Amino acid sequence: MDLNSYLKKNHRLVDGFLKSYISSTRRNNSCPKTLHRSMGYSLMAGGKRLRPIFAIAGHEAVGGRAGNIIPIAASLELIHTYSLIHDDLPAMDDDDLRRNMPTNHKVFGEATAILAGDALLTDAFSIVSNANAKPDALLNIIRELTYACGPHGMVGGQTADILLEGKKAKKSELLYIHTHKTGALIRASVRIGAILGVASQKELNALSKYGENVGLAFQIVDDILDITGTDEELGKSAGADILRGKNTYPSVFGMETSKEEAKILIEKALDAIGDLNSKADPLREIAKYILRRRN
Ligand code: GRG
Repeated sequence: MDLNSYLKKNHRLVDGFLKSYISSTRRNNSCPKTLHRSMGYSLMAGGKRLRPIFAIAGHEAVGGRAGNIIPIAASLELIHTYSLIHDDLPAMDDDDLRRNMPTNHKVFGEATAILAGDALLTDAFSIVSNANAKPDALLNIIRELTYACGPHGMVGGQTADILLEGKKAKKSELLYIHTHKTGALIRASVRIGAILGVASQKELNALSKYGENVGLAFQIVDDILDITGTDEELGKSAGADILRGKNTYPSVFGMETSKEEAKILIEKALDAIGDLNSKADPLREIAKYILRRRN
């Protein structure tokens, strides 16, 4: 299969939904103009749309059709964008550049940036609750999302990351940070696709394992790219992790071990979905792409 055209096609489908979502938030004038602009600024600033694409690919792997999951897949991008806006704030990573553009708070100020993040997170759940699917499936998807984003997932991971800044994390602490800050939402994205596609328990278990391994590999590669990438490739300031005294895979395990570990995790992800048929090929190709990505 041609991964590039697969990514492009689904990126376009997700962006189509996101554009109409952003214009709809101003339709009845109930959302303040500045908030609307701030939300749209970060949501439409580019980005690979990988979490929505994981959900689409997870859905297709169990026989679903991309067209049926677009709103739910796009809601993952609202959540991801919220996390990036908040992650860039002075109280968190204090970054000036994201997706090759000034960060949200640099353009709109801290208060609006915080509120834009809050608004995107909240609206993600509104989109899911209005999606055209069986109530049971929607409830399970909302449960997945809340678990992955909250204190037991992304926010928990981010908290540990911040608290350990400037201190040397133990290997187990670094693993907690990475699997929660980044891995949880990626795992949930794949699972949500599978849940909407009414996956069997065996399929769901396989896809969860895939998501777990790919999610951790994704953050390890992110850590590596922070050292080996340029500002332009990354769309943000390269080397920022080291400057902030962040715990990263290369800083705790060394560069070579980190590269090796990412490879092993991708092999494990591929093994996990070994029994799935060719409908899971996009997931296979995305897993391999994670190792060679430059941004
Ligand atoms: C609740 C106040 C408050 C803050 C929460 C949860 C959180 C802040 C931050 C999450 C940490 C985070 C941003 C993790 C993701 C790290 C990561 C690998 C981001 C980049 O993802 P890509 O490469 O980015 O998919 P694009 O730009 O392509 O979408």
